[in-house]
Amino acid sequence: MTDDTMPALIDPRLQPGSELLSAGRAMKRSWQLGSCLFLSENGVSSEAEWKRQCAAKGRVMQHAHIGFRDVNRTIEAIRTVHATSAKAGVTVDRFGITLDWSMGYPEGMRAKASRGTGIVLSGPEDFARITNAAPAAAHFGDFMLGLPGAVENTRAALAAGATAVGNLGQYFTFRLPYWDDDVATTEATVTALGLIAAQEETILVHSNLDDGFAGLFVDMACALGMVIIEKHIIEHLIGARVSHCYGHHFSDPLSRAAFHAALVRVSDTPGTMIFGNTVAYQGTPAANYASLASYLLADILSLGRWPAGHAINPVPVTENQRIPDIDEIIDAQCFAHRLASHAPFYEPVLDWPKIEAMAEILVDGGQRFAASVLRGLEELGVNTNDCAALMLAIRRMGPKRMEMLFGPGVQSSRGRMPLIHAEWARELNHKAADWVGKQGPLNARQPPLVCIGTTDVHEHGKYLVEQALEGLGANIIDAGVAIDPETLVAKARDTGANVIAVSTYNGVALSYAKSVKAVMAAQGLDLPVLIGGRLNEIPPDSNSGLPVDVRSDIAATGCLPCADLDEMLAALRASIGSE
Ligand code: B12
Repeated sequence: MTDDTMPALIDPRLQPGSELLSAGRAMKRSWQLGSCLFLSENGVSSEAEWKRQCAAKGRVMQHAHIGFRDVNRTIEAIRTVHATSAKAGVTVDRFGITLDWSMGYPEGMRAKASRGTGIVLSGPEDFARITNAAPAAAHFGDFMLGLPGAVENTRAALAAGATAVGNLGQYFTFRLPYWDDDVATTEATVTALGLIAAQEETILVHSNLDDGFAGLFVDMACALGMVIIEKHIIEHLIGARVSHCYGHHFSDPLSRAAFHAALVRVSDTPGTMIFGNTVAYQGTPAANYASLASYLLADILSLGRWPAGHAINPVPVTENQRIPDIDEIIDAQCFAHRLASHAPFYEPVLDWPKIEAMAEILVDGGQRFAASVLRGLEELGVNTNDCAALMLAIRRMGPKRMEMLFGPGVQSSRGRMPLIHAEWARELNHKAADWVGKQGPLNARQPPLVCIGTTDVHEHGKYLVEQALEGLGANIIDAGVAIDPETLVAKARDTGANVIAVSTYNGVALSYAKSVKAVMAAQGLDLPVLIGGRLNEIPPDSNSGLPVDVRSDIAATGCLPCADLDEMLAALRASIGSE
């Protein structure tokens, strides 16, 4: 296997996994699972125990996500959602909290880090305020494990009584601005996992597959293979339990149910939740209710047939417009509860053998993928029995290369044929092809050379724009995902690009646009900068803590904000002088 562009998969600076795990285990002397309202009022030792009890009774559990930035507002939201839903006969079993990405840094660096749209907790006391807001399980999923601040965050969450801590998926994909020390990230994550594994009670290591490589593989069988690989790392090598979550990118009920059926065949650890199919939310709240019903029905029916401990996640229908408010969260919970009472009547209507046949392909392909990844990495000299070395090698290899080298599909001149094409890729391919088909020729003196990158982990906007630009005849320079403005501008300069394109979703659109302009000015570079995605940001003096639209401010910097591909084409034509 020779590949000149392959990054170094082995790093001599990385401490052995066994030492990192021992260091984590030793922390147990000072950091043990604390109590909280959920554990004490329900008389359980962990959420895993609660999940097993509910699954045995056939009750569909419910997850609510709270996206506010302010701690007091978050606590108030948890209390109100829990109590108001209970009055309506609806049990909200768990609450997910969206930590801010600045929480991913080691504690000492957080105050100076740039902020996103999430919540900042300042220590175990703040975590305990969340876990004691209501007798429901607190789910600290994002920006905990998998980032350099993993140890501090995990200790605080455990002390506050949290028994589901994530997000392993993020370890493989997320990059914090100006942080490139993946060795330190791996060491922090493995140490935190050692502390988790040492607890007497079951602490679920949550992994949102869509946040990790599984959201980027073009073959769904590889996504299932990632479950098997993560189980090998967390359960076999580390001795903790990994709890999988999926769903953002699964819109088609058949593949959604089949993935669930496949998942239960390769894992008996209770899942955290089935995530809402948020990519389907593209319209008004009324239209989004149809998407909510569509994915929840598939989830409720799948959980009825294969009760795997996941909660369902009814995402409020305003989610694609802004961070949902309390009433909207309650409405979604009540909607889901009512749907759960209708769902069993659809059971006989479903074509279960078809679902099981797809699950069979996923399991078979996933097992082959996992086995070839482990075998292939070993052949490349990676010690696959060392959890830290294995994790770092996978992270560095990245999803595209991993799928190309080890995917179970047949190799062709255009890459590997997926066994089951991931929906996000299929949909975006069609969208781009449709759009390109309706455009006239670019008529530029020479094809533009566009250097494109993203500010954060969201890369589907970039994928779509790349396909559309290529369809128009443009050439693409891929500057990468979650890159700093300096890296993007340097790449554009070094490759002689004549357009820069930025895809951004994390609520940093204006600051990023300003930084790109400042770096370009410092280097005497003057290129058009197209910018699209979620063009919003929380103003520094905001008292609502909610992001606002910054399109006109972006335009004032001289960058070109684009709402969609049509606006992109207009901006491109204007800036490169085509008719
Ligand atoms: C899919 C998704 C994810 C996936 C991304 C998978 C991946 N690898 O790409 C995952 C699960 C990983 C994810 C993670 C997170 N997400 Co997210 N995610 C979404 C979601 C559902 C869809 C975004 C998307 O990919 N759309 C597909 C694209 C193709 O559609 P589009 O945006 O309409 O694209 C058009 C235009 O935007 C434009 N365009 C886009 N880019 C560009 C670039 C150029 C140059 C041009 C010209 C045009 C252009 O052209 C397209 C065609 O018209 C949105 C909600 C929603 N429904 O929009 C939230 C959303 C973007 N996510 C959000 C958040 C908060 C997060 C997290 C921080 C959550 C967390 N705490 O973990 C993390 C990010 C962590 C990080 N490090 O940054 C927020 C952003 C909040 C905000 N800014 O106000 C949103 C809006 C959800 C919400 N309402 O809270 N997410």
